[in-house]
Amino acid sequence: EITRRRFLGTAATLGAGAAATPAVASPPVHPPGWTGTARVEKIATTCEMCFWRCGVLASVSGGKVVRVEGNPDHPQSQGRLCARGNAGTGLLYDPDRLKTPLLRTGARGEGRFKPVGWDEALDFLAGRLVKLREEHGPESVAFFPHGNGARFFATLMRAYGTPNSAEPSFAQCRGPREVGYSLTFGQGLGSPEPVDLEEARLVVLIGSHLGENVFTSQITAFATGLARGAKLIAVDPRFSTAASKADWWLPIRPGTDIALLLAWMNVLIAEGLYDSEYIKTYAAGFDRLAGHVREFTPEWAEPITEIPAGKIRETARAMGKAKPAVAVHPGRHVTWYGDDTQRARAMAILTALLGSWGRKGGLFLPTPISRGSFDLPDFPDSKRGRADGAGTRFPLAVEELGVTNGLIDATLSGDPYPIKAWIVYGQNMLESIPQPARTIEAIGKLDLMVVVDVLPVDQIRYADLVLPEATYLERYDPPTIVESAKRPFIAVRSPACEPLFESKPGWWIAKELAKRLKLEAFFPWETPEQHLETILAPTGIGVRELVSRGAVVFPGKPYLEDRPPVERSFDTASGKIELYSEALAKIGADPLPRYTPPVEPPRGFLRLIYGRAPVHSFARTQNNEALSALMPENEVWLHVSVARDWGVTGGQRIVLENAEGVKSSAVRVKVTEGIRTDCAYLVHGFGQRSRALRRAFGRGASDNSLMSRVSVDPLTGGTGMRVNFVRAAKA
Ligand code: MGD
Ligand code: MGD
Repeated sequence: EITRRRFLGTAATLGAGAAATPAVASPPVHPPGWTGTARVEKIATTCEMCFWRCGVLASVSGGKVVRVEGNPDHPQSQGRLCARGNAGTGLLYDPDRLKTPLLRTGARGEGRFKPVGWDEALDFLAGRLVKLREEHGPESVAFFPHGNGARFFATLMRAYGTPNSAEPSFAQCRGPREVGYSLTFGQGLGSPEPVDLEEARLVVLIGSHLGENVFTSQITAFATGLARGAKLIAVDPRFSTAASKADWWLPIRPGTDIALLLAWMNVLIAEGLYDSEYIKTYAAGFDRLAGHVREFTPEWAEPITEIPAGKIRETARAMGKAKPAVAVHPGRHVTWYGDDTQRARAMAILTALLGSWGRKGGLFLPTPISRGSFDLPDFPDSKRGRADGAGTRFPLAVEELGVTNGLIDATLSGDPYPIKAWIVYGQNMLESIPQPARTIEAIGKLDLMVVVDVLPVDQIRYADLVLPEATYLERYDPPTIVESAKRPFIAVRSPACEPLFESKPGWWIAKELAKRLKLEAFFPWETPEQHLETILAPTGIGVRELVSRGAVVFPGKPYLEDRPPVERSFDTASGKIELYSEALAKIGADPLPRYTPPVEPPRGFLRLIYGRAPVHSFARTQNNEALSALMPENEVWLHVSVARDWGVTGGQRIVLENAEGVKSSAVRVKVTEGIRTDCAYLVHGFGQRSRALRRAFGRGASDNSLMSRVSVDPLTGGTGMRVNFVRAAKA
């Protein structure tokens, strides 16, 4: 059988051969699909080294994946992969991988297990789930998923009857942003966020450290925009990579961004620089906004933000001049200070004033793709509501992603009902949810803790049962359907090789459990190809076509002007962009954003801030051979004057201690002018505590371990994490 890719390869080879007679001896010509004497097949699939879902071609020879590279036919990554994507085989062949199901034999936390077969593991789990449902109700089981593969488990958990499911991508990441933009524009942003960086005349980054935060297509669009002459404003207390490319670096006092945003609005309105036509056509509440920001002048903001009023005015004018092609990046990890929904609202309102929503060079609009669905039995009604506080304690928390910390609170308190079991899939709870000591305390209350993972991360020490999933290169997952792209697309994840060891794909584990729980009717397909076929049905694209190409693209309507006037309304109560939010007023929250001062560091302490390094993802890649070679550990960034005061020098290892006395592992100091004097900076994901991760163990310091405090956003439950303070611990 010849796939389209191989056919094109053959045609190209034949064409090249016919066109030219080489003057020098040509290298040996291999038939397409062969390298030397080895037959190499290229399998198109989707990366999972982070959550951006780039297209991958995996070269497979003799059943082994010998290389991964970008799939040029993939609309998002267009043949490019970042360092992490290129290092995918390092995860597949990581000798420390989880290899068999494990049942705990020692005490929780000791990390002593016995390997068991899948039948024993799944019978054990199904038995416990049946018992929990009988004794405490299905809602006593909480699910903590993350990643594309989790969707089969999500179906299983809903079928089992629990409403309690929460991903860190909401309360530890982009939840407040989704809510802030939905309140304003009637829809959130989703992932990838639709920022038209390549067409922008001016890019505004509030945090959003693009360049260290690496999503391949986003970075490409950013670089393209800058190369085409876009100006850049980078607001960051640290001289980030983006700041180094910026026309204006505004080293803001941490936690004061809302003041800056209000002052920018003040200038845009006072000087008539906003897009008045756009606001008249599409927005409601302008007069109230104008009245609200009148007092928030740049001079008011200067002592708060420590940005000179002149710079605030100058940058506001630059925005006014470049509008509507101003890409105010909405941010992604936004759970900073607990006022994050209001900061997102302020960013959304600024975007509206510039007329940039739905406009070229601003934020573009998603285009829906139809997809097939399954004829499933009704999911059980969750009679006792959610335990994570969504909709009650946190009135604007969304149901689908849930509030991780809300479930941890409920596990500790038993309120509103007991949570007795956790099933953790693809989530690294001790590294991605602040206050890890509380998480461990909550685990202590459980009857059952199950972890489905690929690596022996620290949390497995606390598990009763560990299930080794096959990595993304060894399995099918539900297809990736991306509507928030200029040209929306569907992409496939299909296996490049057989699962190694005793690992199994998530779809298989979920389906086998469903059989044991008599929930098979929720999985009305035999193979993942059949599952894919149903989802693809309305698109007219066949499974074989998608599998051979990797991704299929559809036409998009990214800008308002591409749409007829009837399609230009907004899914808010008024049908308009809501500058003033009646929805917030109704629940007693500020209908217009207001600046609230952040908690200040105690004397002698610095604010702990954190971010990404281009070659690592979260806490999931530090054990990867190639990536660990590129960056084996993180460093703590200290300003030169702080280093002098603390009496430390660059390269020296120190232990950090937070205001509650929690200490980090030893971390090297980086002395730099590129950070404010009131902050210390760490790249997230290091300082891992699992000895079973032989490369990652003890390298650098964990930001999460130093997060003893959070400032919880009352609207969404998002955990503001930049409210922790550190100093050098005494030797
Ligand atoms: P931020 O928190 O906005 O995260 O990345 P972003 O969404 O960019 O940005 C961190 C920056 O905020 C740092 O430079 C820090 O100095 C600055 N900062 C700290 N405090 C303040 C403040 O008070 N105000 C302002 N204006 N700036 C401040 C996260 C994103 O990265 C996410 S959510 C994901 S899912 C991806 N993860 C990821 C990864 O793990 N690895 C790599 N290489 N890339 C990634 N990209 C994505
Ligand atoms: P990871 O560390 O990548 O982060 O939160 P997480 O998704 O929890 O953990 C992923 C886990 O899934 C790891 O244990 C990994 O081994 C496992 N895994 C990897 N691939 C697979 C797979 O194919 N199948 C299964 N079953 N498991 C797999 C990310 C979250 O963290 C996000 S999105 C953000 S933006 C926040 N960032 C952040 C931060 O910067 N600092 C701190 N302190 N906390 C943070 N929390 C948030």
